[in-house]
Amino acid sequence: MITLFWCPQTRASRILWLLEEMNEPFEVRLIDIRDPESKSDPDFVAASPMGKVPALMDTKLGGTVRVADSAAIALYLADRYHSADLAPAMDSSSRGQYLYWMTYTPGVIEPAMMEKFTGQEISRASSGWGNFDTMIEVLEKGLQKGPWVMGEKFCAADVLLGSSVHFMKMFGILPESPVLEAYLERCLARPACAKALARDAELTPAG
Ligand SMILES: N[C@@H](CCC(=O)N[C@@H](CS)C(=O)NCC(=O)O)C(=O)O
Repeated sequence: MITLFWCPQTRASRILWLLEEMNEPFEVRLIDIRDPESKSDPDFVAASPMGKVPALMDTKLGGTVRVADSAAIALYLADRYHSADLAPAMDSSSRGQYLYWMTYTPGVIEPAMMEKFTGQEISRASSGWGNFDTMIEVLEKGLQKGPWVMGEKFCAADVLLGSSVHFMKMFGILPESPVLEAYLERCLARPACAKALARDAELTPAG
């Protein structure tokens, strides 16, 4: 069984979306990130070294696979369950571009978002993520042709990028960008994304 350690309204929602895009059964285990007792779930502790969601445990294919961090989980799932067709084949020439976009969220978008939130500007040349404006420009350029980041074919990177654009929109830091707005609309219109967001809302504990 594939078990997703999840908490509503967090980065774990993007893995819910990815799992909905795949044709594999999975279960969701609620980890309330504000509750130390909930976070002490031994399976969660074993899967998530930093005690963060999302994390994943997979006992489906023999042995137990434990993986944390949304990009690492997405890379794992898309490669391991290749029949879902969410990643280019290992020997495909588009693999390099795919890997670049798969790590763009944790490596570039999220640090740049933090820079924006805190108002701290670090030298563009020495920060691994450039800066917020460059991050947006590069993303827009990557999505200019579309409809997806790898062209005609939707892939796991679109889940990471689409959810990041969604977060930027929700946090009010998405600059005016017809390209990114249209991309977000396409992502939100996907049945799997809508299903994940609905499930996220439905499983959000009251209060
Ligand atoms: N780089 C990680 C970040 C995960 C992360 O920071 N998750 C937050 C929720 S969005 C969390 O679990 N916070 C609880 C804590 O750090 O105790 C990823 O993309 O999965």
